[in-house]
Amino acid sequence: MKKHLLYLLCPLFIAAANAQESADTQALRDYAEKSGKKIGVAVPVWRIDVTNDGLPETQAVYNNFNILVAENEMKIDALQPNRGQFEFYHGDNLVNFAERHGMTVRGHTLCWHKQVSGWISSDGGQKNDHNYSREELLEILKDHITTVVTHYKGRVHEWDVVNECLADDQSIVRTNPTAYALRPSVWYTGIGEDFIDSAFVYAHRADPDAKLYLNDYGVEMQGSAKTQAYYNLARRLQKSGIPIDGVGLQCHLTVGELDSAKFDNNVKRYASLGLTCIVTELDMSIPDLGAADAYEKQAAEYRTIANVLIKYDHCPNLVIWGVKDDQTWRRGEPLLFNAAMQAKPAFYALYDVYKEYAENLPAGIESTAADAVGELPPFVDVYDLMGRSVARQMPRERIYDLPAGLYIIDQKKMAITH
Ligand code: 9MR
Repeated sequence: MKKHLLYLLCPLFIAAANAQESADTQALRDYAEKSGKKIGVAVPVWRIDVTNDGLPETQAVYNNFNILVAENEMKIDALQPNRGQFEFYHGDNLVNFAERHGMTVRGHTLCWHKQVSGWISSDGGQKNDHNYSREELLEILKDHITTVVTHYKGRVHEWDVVNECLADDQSIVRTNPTAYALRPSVWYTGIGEDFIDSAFVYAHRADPDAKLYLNDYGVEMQGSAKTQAYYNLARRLQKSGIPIDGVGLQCHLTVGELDSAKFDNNVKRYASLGLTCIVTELDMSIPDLGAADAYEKQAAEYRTIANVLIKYDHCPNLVIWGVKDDQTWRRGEPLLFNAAMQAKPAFYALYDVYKEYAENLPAGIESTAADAVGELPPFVDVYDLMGRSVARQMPRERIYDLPAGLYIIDQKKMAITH
């Protein structure tokens, strides 16, 4: 506790807090690695220069974290501002930075209803107001995903393939407990529901080793309709043979909102689907910054989240959505470092969780970052568009090598294209 106060009160300790504690030479990422986990951060590359390893911000990033995410620079509008013109400069700088410092990279995001280039959708991704046909939009999606994932093959280790595709209103699950509703977007409106299936297949074909994720917000706590809808969608994709590896729970939370039992119950059940479940965008706003224990309460909720994830092999990653409190999309000082780059109690809460776990690993157990082991049946049925069976009992891994054309797979008869 004393060490925490020291870091908070004395700016001279900024550099030390960035890296590690003077009394303890292990950094946050060291303890995470020893625990078999990864701890990540999203970096706003337009504000933090990742070509400069000497900044307090970049030092804090590579000293403490072992996963890196571009907060904005790998979204469609950044990567393909004009049709066929790809801009990899900022994304490449971020990947180079990560490689210099032994970090893995999460790519965010290949398909979203926001930050979509104007040539695809004039309002940033919601309307199909250039009136593209289904085939044209599939071609645009395929070309974007294939080009980007191929460019970063072997260097970006996992992708948020489809981001925030669920509608906020999921009252449909009250009458149909296995249903889900999708939000309107250029992709959904123009292509149909199987834009999701196709996006995963395109990404998998471009880099079969990359881990592929759905990602969404408001899906963290068991009991909410949207949480159930997210599970339903993930289950449908997985059972349809779509190459999905896991789900991301964004966790944009406010202090007081977290229910540890509901969070735990929700996280836990993805294991039975053979999916990983990771936290992808954690930030924890403080509603009343004037309260005496504001930062301690915030720290307690960070701690709770880490304590849940650390228990489960199918929960390998925890990613924080930003580096410092004055460079975030949210109010309420939601991050681990303050504007002066001093580590906050929330930082030490995470530090303590990983340290304690790493130091108490059962003897003889080697820690490894976990990969989910899917319980998939080995064969699937394949149909053509007319519903005719074109292959009975095809090995599941061959689905993605099918010749160009439109196929329907599995009992659910969802389309995967091209
Ligand atoms: O943090 C991002 C912010 O800088 C952008 O202005 C914003 C634009 O939509 O996107 C923010 O990141 C979002 C992420 O990509 C998806 N989940 C919600 C995040 C916060 O809005």
